[in-house]
Formats: sequence, C-alpha cells, structure tokens
Amino acid sequence: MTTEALTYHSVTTRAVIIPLKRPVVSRVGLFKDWPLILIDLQTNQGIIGRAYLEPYLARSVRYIIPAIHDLVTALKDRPIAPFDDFQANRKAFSLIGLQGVAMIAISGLDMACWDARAKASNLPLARLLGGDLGPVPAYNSNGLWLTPLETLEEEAAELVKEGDFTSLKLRLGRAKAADDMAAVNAVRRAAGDDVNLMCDFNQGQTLGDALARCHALDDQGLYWFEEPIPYDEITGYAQLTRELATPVQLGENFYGPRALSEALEAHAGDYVMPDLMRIGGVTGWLRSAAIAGASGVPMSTHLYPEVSAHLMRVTETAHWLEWQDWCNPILAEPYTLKDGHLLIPDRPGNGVDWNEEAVSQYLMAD
Ligand code: SMN
Ligand code: MG
Repeated sequence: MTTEALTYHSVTTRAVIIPLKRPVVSRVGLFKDWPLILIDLQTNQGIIGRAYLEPYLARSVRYIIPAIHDLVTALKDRPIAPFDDFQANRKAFSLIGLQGVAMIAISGLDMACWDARAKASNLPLARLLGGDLGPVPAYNSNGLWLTPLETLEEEAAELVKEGDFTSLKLRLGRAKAADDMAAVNAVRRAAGDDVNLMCDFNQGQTLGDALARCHALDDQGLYWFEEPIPYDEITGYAQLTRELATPVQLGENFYGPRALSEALEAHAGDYVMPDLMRIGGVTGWLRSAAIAGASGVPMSTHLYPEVSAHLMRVTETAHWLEWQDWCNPILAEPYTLKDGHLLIPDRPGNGVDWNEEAVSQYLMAD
C-alpha cells in the first residue's frame, strides 16, 4: 500500500476503424465504419490508464493524436491529478481556443488519467468517485437511422431483443413530415405502444422547419426531441423548449461545463446529454453533473457507454444511458446488458481494456 502519487511517463495512441453492423445514416453524416483513438497512458509507477475517443471522422485522428501527445509531453513526471491537470491543459490550449480538437484531446487524456487513478486505488471508477456499482438504465441507440421506412419494423424488434430494452432511439428529420410519423408508427408496431422513443433530429432543421415538424409530432407521446436544430442556436432551443410539450434534449455538442451552464441559464432544453469527448472527460462530466443537479435538469449520456455508466452512478440527476455496442469488437471484456440496464463490471478502473488481436486487425492505415 502506497500513498505515492502516480506520475505521467508517456502516452501511446493507436487509431482503429471498425465496420458498423448498421451503418449510421443521419443528418450529421453517413458512416459505414467507426474510427477510434485508443489511448494508453503510461505512468512512472507501471500502471496504465486507458480510454478511447470516437472522433467520427477518420481523417481527424491526424490532428487529434498530436494534441494528446503535446499535453503528455508538457506533463511528463508531474503527478496525475485530473482536477489540476484539467485547468493546466485548458490553459495550455487557451490561445488556440477551448472547443473542438483542444477539448477533445483534453477529454481523452482525462478519461485515461481517471482510469489510472482508479486502478492505482484498486477500485472501479464509480467506487473511486464515492458511488457504487449497479445496473444503469439504458436505451438502445444501435439503429433506426434514416434508412428505408420498410426496414424499421424488423430492426426495432431486433433492437428490443438486444437487451430487453423498453426504450429506443429513433432518428428523425426525413424529407417529408409524414415519413417521420410513419417511422414512429413502424417502430411502435414492433416495439409496442409503451416503448420510450428518444427522437434525434441530429441538428438537421432550421428553426422554422423544426417548429413546424416538432409541433406536428408533439401529441405523439415521444420521449424527447433531440437536437432539432444546429447545436449552438441556443435562442432557438429556448423557443422550442418553451413551445413544445415534448421535452427538448441537447448537449452532445457542449464543449466543456461552461457551455452546459450557459445553455441551462438560457433554458435551452428540458434535458441534457453531454458527451465525454467534448464535455471534458470525467472531470468535465463531474463539474457538469453538479450544475445539472443544482438546476434539477435530468442528465443522460452520449456514446462512451462504459465510462459513462460509472459516472451515471454518481450523477444526481442521472437519466438515461445511451447504449451503443460499436466499440465492443476491440474491447477485451465488453459490458453486458440485463433487462434494459447496462451492468458495470466489478474490476478496477473504468472497465476499458483492449482485445489486442482485434486491435491489430482494425488498425487504421497511415
Ligand atoms: C449520433 C451518434 C453517433 C453518430 C451519429 C449520430 C447521435 C446520437 O447524435 O445521439 O446517438
Ligand atoms: Mg444525438
């Protein structure tokens, strides 16, 4: 047993690209494969902190990876103290701006640091943070893209079966409003009228279109309307939130806790769902959870189901975990599901470790 601080040694990063079973067809883009950056943070004490990033665009790994290496070079031999380092890293990047690549690099490194700290304490991350393990309510977000309407019914039935889910995400924003309605009906035929439908427009509409489309769907008992308009049109979000009975959800594009705080001050949504890659990793999440908690706003997760599950156990207004299995192929021990809940494994750290054979199979060409 030692109380010695962990210190930074170096970082290894690898880019992989994994084929998607159900390609992403959405208003933010079309993706057949899913790129990941795998981060292995080496400490001088021999413990390795791991995390991955999901940067959407394969070519972006070329500029995100050098930013991660720059941060670790500057921190070499310093104690790993994520709260201190979050400040130091933001300062390091403040002259190039704290959104986009800068915050993505900070976030990925932060997740790896917390993993190292949890491993050094021999605790699962949720326990290190003062919480406990337990099932986390999840919805299945693995499908129901803007694919042909006639495919949705069968796919919805499959998605329910993947984990006895009661809740599914459905992508909306088809060319015709009647087709969005038809998509809702198709999913309900397969999954039942009681299914919770989280409806994601992926920023694909103008405010005028969104007002018309969301009002037309407002009496359908949908669970939430997610990102009906571009993510930073906060005044438009406030109008939608005021006018609609269906709760408005946003936040996967918040860069850092301040963005969440400003959105809540502007009453831009009923619910928030930060993404660990943009909000500032575990540190950014914890700070955001305190703000959402004090405001009484339910907080859901976006991507990163493994680390997010730990965090939901210590989030005051924890709402829904977004389940996606897209990274399972390269994980040594993918998480399991039961009765629509994600189960957190009882092992030290954030639960993320690599299946090295699979990683070598999916390595991205330079
Ligand atoms: C999403 C996630 C990943 C790729 C495309 C779209 C979406 C979500 O916004 O919330 O799952
Ligand atoms: Mg979304």
